[in-house]
Amino acid sequence: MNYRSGFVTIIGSPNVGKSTLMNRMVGQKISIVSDRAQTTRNRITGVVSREGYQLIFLDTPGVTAPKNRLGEYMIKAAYDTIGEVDAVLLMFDASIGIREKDELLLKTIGERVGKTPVVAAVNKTDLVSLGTIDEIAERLSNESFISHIVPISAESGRGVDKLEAVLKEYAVEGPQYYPDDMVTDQPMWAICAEMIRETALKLLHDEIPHGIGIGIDKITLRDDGIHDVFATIYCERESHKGIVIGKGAVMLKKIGTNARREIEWLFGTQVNLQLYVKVRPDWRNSASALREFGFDPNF
Ligand SMILES: Nc1nc2c(ncn2[C@@H]2O[C@H](COP(=O)(O)OP(=O)(O)OP(=O)(O)O)[C@@H](O)[C@H]2O)c(=O)[nH]1
Ligand SMILES: [Mg+2]
Repeated sequence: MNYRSGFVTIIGSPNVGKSTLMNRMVGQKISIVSDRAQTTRNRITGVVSREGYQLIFLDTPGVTAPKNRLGEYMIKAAYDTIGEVDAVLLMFDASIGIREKDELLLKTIGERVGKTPVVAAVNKTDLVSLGTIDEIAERLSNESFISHIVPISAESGRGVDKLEAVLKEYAVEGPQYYPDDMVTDQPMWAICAEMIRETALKLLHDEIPHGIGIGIDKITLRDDGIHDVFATIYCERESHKGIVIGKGAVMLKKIGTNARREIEWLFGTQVNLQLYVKVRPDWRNSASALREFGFDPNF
């Protein structure tokens, strides 16, 4: 049989587990995960290579009502993928059920999807009873554009093989777009920025993280193979800057050490990470700041 490739976009409300699923499919952490909504900000590509076929997943930001320019960008980044793929994977959180925002998502997808097949994944089934899963599946079965409903747990892996088997059917004959050993097409600077942001999200336990943007100023490679990465954490307020740096710069050091380990592990090289902190008020509404941080504001 000829080689097959399938592009699949993962779309859903914030926090339903889209990035967790993509990481599990790929077998490596390439998209950052947190227990806070709106963790993913840009579309992230994850490549799954198997004998005879390749599935290319697009992890997208959770769709919800936008609060600023970054939020508008995030929604567009998610919905724009629909026209580029062989299948849409629509994801729901079984532990929460189908909320108003999920209903709105279903309506929007129904209007926009055209002939592209839609597979629904009901995630976090490890947290609920079979009855709850059945109820959600029944609601979803009312939507004629949904071809399959697959209960899964992205965290434990339950049902994920079945989901892959379903999605594989939508792959089409075509070239192998990425080499076997490539799991993402994100450039090194983008991965560095995301790993720093994930570390900050984990270590700072309040509202600040959403106001954080990471700018990579420079990456250089020394003769002995060590990468020097210079990055700036941008905050929206002076008070936030103080918290990110912490007493005696302890917090900033911790963010730096943990992020460096993640980056070193991912790239298999030694890294010297230099972190700076600056204030840039309201950067989430600034076109120039968004461009600097890797978002295309000209949408
Ligand atoms: N119990 C359980 N938790 C899960 C499962 N999948 C994801 N989670 C958790 O749900 C939270 C959100 O996961 P993410 O993968 O970041 O969700 P997301 O949909 O990518 O979120 P955004 O990028 O913000 O839209 C994290 O705390 C995950 O650990 C699952 O199958 N079971
Ligand atoms: Mg995500």
